Amino acid sequence: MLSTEMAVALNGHLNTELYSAHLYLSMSSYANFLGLKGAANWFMVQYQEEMVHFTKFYDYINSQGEHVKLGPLDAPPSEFANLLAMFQKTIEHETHITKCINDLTELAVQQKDHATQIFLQWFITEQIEEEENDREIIGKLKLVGDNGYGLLMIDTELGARVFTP
Ligand code: OFO
Repeated sequence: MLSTEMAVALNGHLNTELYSAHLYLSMSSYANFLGLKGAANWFMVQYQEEMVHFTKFYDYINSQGEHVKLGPLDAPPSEFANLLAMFQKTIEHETHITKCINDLTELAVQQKDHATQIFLQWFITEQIEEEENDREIIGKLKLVGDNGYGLLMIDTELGARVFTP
């Protein structure tokens, strides 16, 4: 059973995961608009992953005898300067998510809520991977700069990403 404070915090984060999904769906569409089909695929897979994260919170809250409270979501940005700006926005957002997960974990520790601590472990590991992937892509994009051939190579690489639930 969750404390009221923990239930509110988990519900808040569930809504943040849904915002993440919308952010990457928006980026996928914009990448497609720019003609970057590979990047559009990468962000669509990211959207699908965020929906998995959202569903994990949804299932956990329900399994603890609580119910989900969906809130209003801000609209994500719908235009970006270029692909590098999209990935810079991505890592900035993921760094924020990592902090949110750390704060939730801290609360669970304070409350001696071991079940929630175990639930959050998966997300702690996931955030390491998310940030690492983003940093790698940003590094490559900075290397190629405005070189069209380099950008197409990276776009092809991003097109190979597959959703694995
Ligand atoms: Fe759900 O990890 Fe990204 O936001």
